Order: sequence, then C-alpha cells, then structure tokens
Amino acid sequence: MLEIAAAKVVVCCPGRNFVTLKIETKDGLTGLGDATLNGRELAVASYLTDHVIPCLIGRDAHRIEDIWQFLYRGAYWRRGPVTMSAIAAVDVALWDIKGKAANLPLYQLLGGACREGAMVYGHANGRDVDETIANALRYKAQGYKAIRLQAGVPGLASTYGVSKDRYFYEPADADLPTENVWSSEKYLRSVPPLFEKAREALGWDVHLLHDIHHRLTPIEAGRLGKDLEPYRPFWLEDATPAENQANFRLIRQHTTTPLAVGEIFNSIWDCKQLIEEQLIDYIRATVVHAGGITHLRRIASFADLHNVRTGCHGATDLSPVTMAAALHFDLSVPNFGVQEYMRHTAETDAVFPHAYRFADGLMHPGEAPGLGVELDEALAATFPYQRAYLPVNRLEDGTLYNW
Ligand code: EZ4
Ligand code: CO
Repeated sequence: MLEIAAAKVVVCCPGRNFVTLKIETKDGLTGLGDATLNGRELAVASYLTDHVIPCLIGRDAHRIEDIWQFLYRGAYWRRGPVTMSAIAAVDVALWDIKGKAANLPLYQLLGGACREGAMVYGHANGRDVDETIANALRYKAQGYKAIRLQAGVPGLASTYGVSKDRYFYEPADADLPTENVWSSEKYLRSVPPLFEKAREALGWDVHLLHDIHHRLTPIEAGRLGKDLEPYRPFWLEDATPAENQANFRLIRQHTTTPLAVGEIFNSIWDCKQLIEEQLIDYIRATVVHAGGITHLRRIASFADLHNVRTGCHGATDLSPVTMAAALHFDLSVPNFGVQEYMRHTAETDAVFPHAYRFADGLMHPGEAPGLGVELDEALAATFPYQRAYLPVNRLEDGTLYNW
C-alpha cells in the first residue's frame, strides 16, 4: 500500500499556460501529471481540485487501473476533453510514482524499450514556400529525420502553423479569440508547389508531413492527397473533422497518401471505426487528452490489430510532463510511428527540468526513475496564469468555419 496523502494543482504560465497535478504519498514519493487543455485550462483545474482530489486521498497509489476505472465509470458522465484530461493527469502522476517506487524509468514498467529512441518530427514553417524550405533545411541539418511543412497561403493574411518565431509556435495568441480568414480554394492551390519545391531542396531521405488542421471536406482532402502523391508525404494530418468517422471512407477511396488524425480525440471510442475499417494510418491521440498512459496503451493495442501506428500529438501546449510520458510510451509500444516534437521555451524548460533528450532525430526519455520530470514550484509561482484562447476562422464571406 502506497497511500496517497495529498494532491494539488499548479497552474502557471512560463510563456504559455500549463495545468500540473502533483500527487504525494504518505512516505514522501511525488508524481506529476499534465492536465493542460489549451484555452480551457481552468475547467480542468477545477475538475481536479473540486471533484477528483477529494476522492484520491487515502487510496493506494499502486492501484493505477482501479483508480482509472473509478474516475471513468465512477463519474457516471463518461468521456469528454475535460474529464479525460483530468483522468490523464492522475494516471500519469501515478505511473510516475510507481516508477519512482520501483526505481525504474517508466518505459521499463511498460515492457521495456522496443527501439533506441522515438523518431520525432519538427515544425518548419514560413510566410511563404522559400521561408518554409529554408527552415526545413535547418531542421535537416540538426539531424531531424521527419519535418512538418506549413507555409503561408498567398492571398490569406494568416494561417495555421505559421509562427513569428522560427522554433516556437503557440497558436493561443490573445486573451480573447482572434479572427482569421480562410479560403480552402486558395489553400488547396498552395500546398502542391510547397511539396514539389521541398523535395527538390530536401531530397527524398527525409519524411515530410503536413497538417490540414480540420479545414477540408472529405472530397477536397481526397484531391489534395492525390495531388501530393508524387512527393510521397509521410502523412496528411487532420484532413477533415472526425466526429463522423465514416467521412474518412471518402478520402481513402481517392488517395494512397497516408492519413493521420486524432490530436483532439479523448477516448478509444473517437477512433473505433477509423481503426477498425483501417481508414487511417496513424492515430494522434495523446497521453494528456486521451486518459493517460493507461488508456493510450489500450488505443495503441487496438490500433496494432489493424496496422495503424501511433503518432502522438506533441505541440507546445502539451507540457514537458506529457512529452516525457509520451516518450516512455513511444519507446515501449510495438506499433510506434512517429512523435511530434515542438520545442518549449527556455522558461518552460526551467520550470519543468527533465531527463529527456534529442539526438540524431530521435528522442529518449532518459533513465531517471518514473517520468524523469520535476516541477520547480517556486519558479512556477513567478509565472501566473494568463487567459489565452486559440483563434477562430471565418470564410471570406464571414461564415464561421473550423480553425
Ligand atoms: O493546433 O496543439 O499538430 N499540431 C497541432 C497543434 C494544435 C494545438 C492546439 O492547442 O495541430 O498546433
Ligand atoms: Co495538428
């Protein structure tokens, strides 16, 4: 019995907001879990503080699966991003504690390493094709084996994925949602030339990825997938919204370009049909938004039966706690595909000192017991929460659209 004595939520903003759960056992072990839900942070903080923590005190920290089931079934109200992020934070904190209790890095408890490291992809972006390619060449020079390409669309003032800073991309950019203007027609014309020039400049020995960010209809996505086939993208991400999973059938009928989806999924039920019918190639569900390591392993095992590999979300709104958890998961799961990696700011790295490291295009979670991430609470307290929202999109005629 490893009795849970206390738990608290720390909300901080070292460049962007993070919600972190810290669980302590009676004999002094601590575990961290990330509960950050971009733009809705305080809802998860309250869910944990007001409704979850009181139920944890006195329970056995070793009983991870039982506590997961208690929080999932016991709430009566199942699924949803707020609930599943809160459950994820508890789950990851308990895995962290178990690792520390065993004096082993978490990946050892998950079955041990299946590979030397997790291949990560970096984000190359720019206001135009040339700037994106120049940035992609920098990533390649740093050893990245996979690079995501996003470029500004001619005729549109701004678009997803194009940042002011070369290495950091944080879309939650204002204390109320900014409004962007979107045109699928202009966008669809802009992507094939980006990939054509990227292959000329970068060659064929690097994986190239692209994120559509839910902005196309299935038939438009089918056409883009077909147009990009000559350039062999590693994947097209979030081609179309996936509430209706059957939508992906239409895309599949038209292109052999691999498809990835699921960064906003929070449960295995969000991808059941997509996986069962093999409508996708990579599942992007993450530790923090999909119920923690316990639930993500279940998704990965199910995906493995259908030749779907993992490709966990890893944007800057996923804290170093999630990044570490993801890397332990990535190292141990047989059907790993790729891991997204957007570097955090220096302030974030200082608040969350961590053992994970990058070398030659691969990342490794390190050998520290548990997750290998700490929280500097005194430093975190110097970065108070600042409300920040993701933007919204409108079509050129003013219709509210997907961002
Ligand atoms: O827009 O994480 O693939 N990465 C992404 C991210 C998401 C943000 C939203 O909070 O799509 O940049
Ligand atoms: Co994405």
